[in-house]
Amino acid sequence: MKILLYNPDNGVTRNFMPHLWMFLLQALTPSGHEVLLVDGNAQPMDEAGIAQFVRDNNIGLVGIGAMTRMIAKAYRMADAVRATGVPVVMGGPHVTEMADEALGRDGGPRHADAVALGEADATWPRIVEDAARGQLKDVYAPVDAFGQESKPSLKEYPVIPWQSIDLKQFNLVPKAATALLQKIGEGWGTFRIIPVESGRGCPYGCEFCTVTGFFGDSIRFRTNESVVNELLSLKARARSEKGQMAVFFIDDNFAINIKRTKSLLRDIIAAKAQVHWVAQISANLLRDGELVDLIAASGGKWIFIGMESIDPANLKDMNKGFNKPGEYAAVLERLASRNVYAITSFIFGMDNDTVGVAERTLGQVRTWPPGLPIFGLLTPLPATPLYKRLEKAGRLTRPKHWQEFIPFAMAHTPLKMTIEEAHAEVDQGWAQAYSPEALAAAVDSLNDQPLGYRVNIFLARLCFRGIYFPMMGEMAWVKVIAQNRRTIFKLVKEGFTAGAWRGAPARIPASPVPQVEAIETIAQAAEG
Ligand code: B12
Ligand code: SF4
Repeated sequence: MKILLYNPDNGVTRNFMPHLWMFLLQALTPSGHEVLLVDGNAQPMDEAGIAQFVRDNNIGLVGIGAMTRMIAKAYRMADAVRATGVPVVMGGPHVTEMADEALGRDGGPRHADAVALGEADATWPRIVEDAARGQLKDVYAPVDAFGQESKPSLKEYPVIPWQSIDLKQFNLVPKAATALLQKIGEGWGTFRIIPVESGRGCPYGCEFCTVTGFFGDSIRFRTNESVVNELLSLKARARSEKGQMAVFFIDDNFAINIKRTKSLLRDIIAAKAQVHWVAQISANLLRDGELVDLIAASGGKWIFIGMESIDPANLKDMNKGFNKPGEYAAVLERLASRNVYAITSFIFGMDNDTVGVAERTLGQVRTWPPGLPIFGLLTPLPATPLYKRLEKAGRLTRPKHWQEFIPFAMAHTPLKMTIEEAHAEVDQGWAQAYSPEALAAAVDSLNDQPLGYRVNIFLARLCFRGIYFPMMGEMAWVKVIAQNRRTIFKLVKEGFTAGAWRGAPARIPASPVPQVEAIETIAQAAEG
């Protein structure tokens, strides 16, 4: 049987990275079946397009996964597939919480023939075999022989065959430039950001988050060996096609068990499996200087930090009191001193937010090392404690907001400002943080660093701008480039200066920064 795994786009922004679930389910598919992958972010498709694809490729089963904000599109695509007579199975966080909606048991139309609840590592092979026999069940739940919910331990993790997977659709280098760039130096003919997980689960239970409910509060880890081997295989793939590969460790909190994270990073260094990587780590765990040393030495470049708010009262309300705004600056300086920078994520529209929250937040951001601030609105996702609290208080203005996805629009009334004021705060956050002046200031703040760092922050800011400002078409890019011409001209001019690209010491030598060799010695000693 031929199977299509499809992930919809949200119609507004493009993900820079493919979704792990597709590669994982592909690797877990029983032999004898062929799996094709289409990520709507890389290969945009509409309803007619997917129906045509299914017919042209003689597909026998379609699997669709989606987050809440993509679910309306996912349902439309599922309807189009089912109209061709091919069954659809849906999975992922949204349908796990809203299975009745997907199956048409809540009075609405049916969109899926079957729903896979929760983590589908163990149920997927069963789903495929049932579909091949034409005996799909409505619901597949991950339970053990006693009917108890069971979660994969991750100790036996499937090998994802990165060497042979067709990754063409996920190349971030524009097609026109690929041939030329493949000839330059180490090669930039391809550049991909690949999702890798090293563990699942988070015990923190922040009020707005789906993760603790979905993956559970006990954390499960892959073995270091299995992660290291995956990195080595990705490196080999990049080398073989004269390209570049970076990894996004998608764990919700990559350093949730610091001892284990340090041991993994030491093993990565010892095996020379370093790649440039990004990971999500909460600020409280970045107090540990040795951890930050190992992050830098193992290839860590960007750390995503869910700061959420600079107001401790908001953080307490969200059950995220472990975030201490007073230490944000020190954490970011600690990272920057090793040339690691942060993606700092903020949520506006929390109960203690008032008009001016954007400017207050930006005021802090401007005093920190340059990074990538991002701004969103508090969103009640189904089944989260936040959703339940707001529903009980009668504060939901669009209780089924996902049925009509509107980007950056609130679905409930904040307490101390209006919905419109909250929207204006997010607009202001993005407009100020990504203005040509802010980009120039971020680049200038790294004037004591080699050119590569300044180019890096500039390109990253340009790309991150695309999360909020529509940057889908060529004209949008031309406009942005014109607005930032002074900074671009300055960087290009410097590029022609001898030595501009050469390395320099880390930015703020807050503590001695160990070299890779030194870390390797530590790792070997630890092994011994
Ligand atoms: C990486 C990631 C991203 C990436 C993009 C996704 C990508 N390319 O991988 C980035 C950083 C861009 C991102 C952005 C956002 N994300 Co995000 N993201 C994640 C994260 C951390 C990991 C996803 C992952 O790969 N997990 C590991 C895989 C193995 O798990 P999985 O995807 O759930 O798949 C398993 C099962 O669900 C199931 N399954 C999934 N799909 C399917 C399909 C079928 C057919 C079957 C049978 C089974 C199945 O099987 C898999 C194996 O068990 C998750 C949290 C998490 N731990 O999952 C949040 C998460 C998915 N994100 C979330 C959110 C809210 C967002 C944003 C809206 C944040 C924001 N405010 O801007 C944006 C939206 C992006 C967009 N496109 O519009 C929420 C979604 C909740 C929800 N109900 O929708 C999550 C759960 C985190 C949270 N805080 O609650 N995200
Ligand atoms: S720390 Fe992150 S993953 Fe864990 S519950 Fe809070 S927001 Fe969710």
